[in-house]
Amino acid sequence: MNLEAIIFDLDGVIVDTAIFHYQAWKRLANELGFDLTIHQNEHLKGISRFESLEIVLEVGKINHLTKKEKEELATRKNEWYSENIHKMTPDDILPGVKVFLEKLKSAKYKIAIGSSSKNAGVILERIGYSNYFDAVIDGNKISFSKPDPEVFIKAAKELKADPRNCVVFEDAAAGIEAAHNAGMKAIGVGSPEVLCKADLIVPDFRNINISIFDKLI
Ligand code: B16
Ligand code: MG
Repeated sequence: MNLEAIIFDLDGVIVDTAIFHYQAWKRLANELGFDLTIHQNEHLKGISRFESLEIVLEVGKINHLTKKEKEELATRKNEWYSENIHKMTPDDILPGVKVFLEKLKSAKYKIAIGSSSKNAGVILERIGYSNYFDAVIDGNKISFSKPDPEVFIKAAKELKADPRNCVVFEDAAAGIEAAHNAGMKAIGVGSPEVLCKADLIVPDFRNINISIFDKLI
């Protein structure tokens, strides 16, 4: 691999918005009369809002809602989630991320965001990264969410990079699969149990150097 570009998932990799998603889905589940565990929440990571809702409803064995009712629930969840992300500041960037991104930029690698979220623009603005990445592909620009490779293929295309020379950082099993489906290497950020299919796993971005990519070849 002749490394050209690095693509970062957003929720759970650059910032810890994964917890806000969980809190909002759990609140919705509780209002509907059931609970959503952390383990069940793992399946919601990296997939679209509507696909997530379908899984949540399945957990609660709720299967008689109309499309309109489902849309209302998804909107309600997003309003709670929005309240939290609008309070974010650059201090919410996860430890080690800023330094690592600066190292990549200094080494002239191209960097992109590849996220399933339709809220990615707001989050990037709140944390001061609106114009920082060479490309941002988010939930508004894709038709199929992870594990479909669309988001990463589009990011590589915008960066004018060969997918085989791209590395993805992901916190979700669906995202690792999406990177592999795109022909890219995937580094999991988080728990080895969830990310067992990743080419490499790191707990977070503290103490990470560019030399990490040597381990992928
Ligand atoms: P939204 P990522 C994903 O973002 C989240 O992991 C996933 O939990 C969420 O359902 C999805 O975005 C859609 O988010 O409701 O904001 O459009 O991890 O791909 O950056
Ligand atoms: Mg994520």
